[in-house]
Amino acid sequence: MDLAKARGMRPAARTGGRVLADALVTQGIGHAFAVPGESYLDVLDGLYAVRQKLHLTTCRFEAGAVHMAEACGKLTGRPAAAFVTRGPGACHAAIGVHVAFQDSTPLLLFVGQIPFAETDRESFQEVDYRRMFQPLAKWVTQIDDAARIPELVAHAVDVATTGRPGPVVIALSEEMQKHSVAVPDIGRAPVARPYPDPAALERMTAMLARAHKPLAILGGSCWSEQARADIRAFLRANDLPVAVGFRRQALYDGRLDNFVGDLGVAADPALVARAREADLILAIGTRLGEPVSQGYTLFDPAGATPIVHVYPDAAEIGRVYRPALGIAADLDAFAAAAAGLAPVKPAWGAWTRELRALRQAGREVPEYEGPLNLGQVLRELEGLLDENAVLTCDAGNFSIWPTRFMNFSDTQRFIGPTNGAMGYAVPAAVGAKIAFPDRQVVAFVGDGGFLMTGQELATAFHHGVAPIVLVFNNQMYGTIRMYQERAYPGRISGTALTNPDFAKFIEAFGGHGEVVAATGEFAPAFRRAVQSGRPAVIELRMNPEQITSRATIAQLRAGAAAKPQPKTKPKRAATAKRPAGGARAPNKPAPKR
Ligand SMILES: Cc1ncc(C[n+]2csc(CCOP(=O)(O)OP(=O)(O)O)c2C)c(N)n1
Ligand SMILES: [Mg+2]
Repeated sequence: MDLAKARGMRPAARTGGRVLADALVTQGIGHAFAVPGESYLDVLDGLYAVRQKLHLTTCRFEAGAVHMAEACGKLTGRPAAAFVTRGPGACHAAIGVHVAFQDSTPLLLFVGQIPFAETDRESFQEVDYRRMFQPLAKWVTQIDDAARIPELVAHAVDVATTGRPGPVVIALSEEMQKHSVAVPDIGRAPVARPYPDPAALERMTAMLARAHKPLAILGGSCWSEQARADIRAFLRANDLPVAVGFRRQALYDGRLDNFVGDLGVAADPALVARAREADLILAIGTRLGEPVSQGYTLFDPAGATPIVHVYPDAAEIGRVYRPALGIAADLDAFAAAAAGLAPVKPAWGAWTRELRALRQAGREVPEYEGPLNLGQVLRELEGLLDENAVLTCDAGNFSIWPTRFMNFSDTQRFIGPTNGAMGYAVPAAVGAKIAFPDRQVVAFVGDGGFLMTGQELATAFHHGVAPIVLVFNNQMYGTIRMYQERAYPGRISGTALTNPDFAKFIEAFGGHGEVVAATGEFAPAFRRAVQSGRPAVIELRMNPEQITSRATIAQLRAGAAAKPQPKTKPKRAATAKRPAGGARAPNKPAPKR
């Protein structure tokens, strides 16, 4: 095409559907995940033409398709495409757009649209996607003119990947997909990365030099291998204690002696208590949002805790917490610059060791009632996983077990939805395995989340990939039961579940099923699942009474009985005074799980 242009020739005419498929290939998009619809037949035909360059995965549910694409984006830093049909397809897909938005993941969602000529008649399945997705996506557009496909797709990729990455939704008017146009493809623009201001780096170094109890918090998305290595070199050279944000495990090697745990929704209370004493927060790549700030209580909104906030989008810096120093910079560029700084002679070695000791103590496995000790199981799993395994995590209380007891290496990946979307882990595992067929992929999911999207294992069979799914079965929507027992002890309403036989479920697909009811059964079951080479489900039969790794239902009830109910009207979270004793603001549920 470029050659034709150089010679002053007109490019060959192509249908809109084909131009779109070629535009994705030109932008380096390697994977598309779809549930088909008659609204984008011409695009499906275009994808057929480029099938050697762009792998199309046929999914069973639009939410699954978007989660798969989102997981690819998380793991590669480049967007994958999801394709869904208008109206109902788009509605199913919305959850994945919200995941990508809150997780800052690059993603392209294409929606087949009704014929442009029928707009605003409320014709069959008609939806205005600009209005529908406006609060969920970074950008929403509609292509009505096939000649503009290359321009709009190129811009969509730029929007999805630059600054704070995020999802872009692109509706495709039906007629334009059939129109024949002679337009050139548009390649990727080489854009220099925004480098951190050297004066700001000097100030950061000076602030570090004055600190006694600094705490680094790593988070955010799209960390390249190089950036991980660079930031690790900087954090190691300065012996800084390193926490990770919610679901950002494996951004930092958990085995290193300056990793101190996560500041997610189920953070170790001992770490949270000590983090309140930090005299300098170095927040790198993470938003200072609700989970990491422990419900907007961890940092002083008036700025008493100096914060250095490094983030790829200046608009996010100071959004809730005014930093002492904000650095708007590309994370790769910041990490490279930070690795090149002369280390400050750390005066906080004892503080770092103390926080690390808390992490180690939190990982000690207690005795639990019943034959299955999940803490022990997950410590064993740590030793059984491949060095480059990808772990996907659903939403629910079960997720406390792996994040509390397992350390992940920085060659492994741990991904989960920070918006708490149940039904994420299985499709994310399928997507991860399709993008990286040679890597071991293991999903963590509760019995509730598994039956939301577990049927996407059919997609794994169809495309010949074999993830392993660990189903934490406590026969309930355990997280909600936990909140229920705290607020309305003993009044179980809407949270109990009746489950199928999960091993038989996967066997019906042709996969490998295991039931683990005792600690000693786990390791052999996991090895058999790996050896089977087939998609596998391992059901972990939990003691339902052990509602979290730290509390039983009886303990929650006893706590609820002892606790006076707050009578005051909640104050605005960000300006609420931190309650005495380091507790959360009164309008926030306690994070302790
Ligand atoms: C899509 C979606 N629906 C509902 C919720 C609310 N919710 C959060 S956790 C949870 C229960 C999860 O149950 P399960 O998957 O069995 O995990 P458990 O908490 O029992 O470990 C529910 C219903 C949610 N976060 N996402
Ligand atoms: Mg459950």
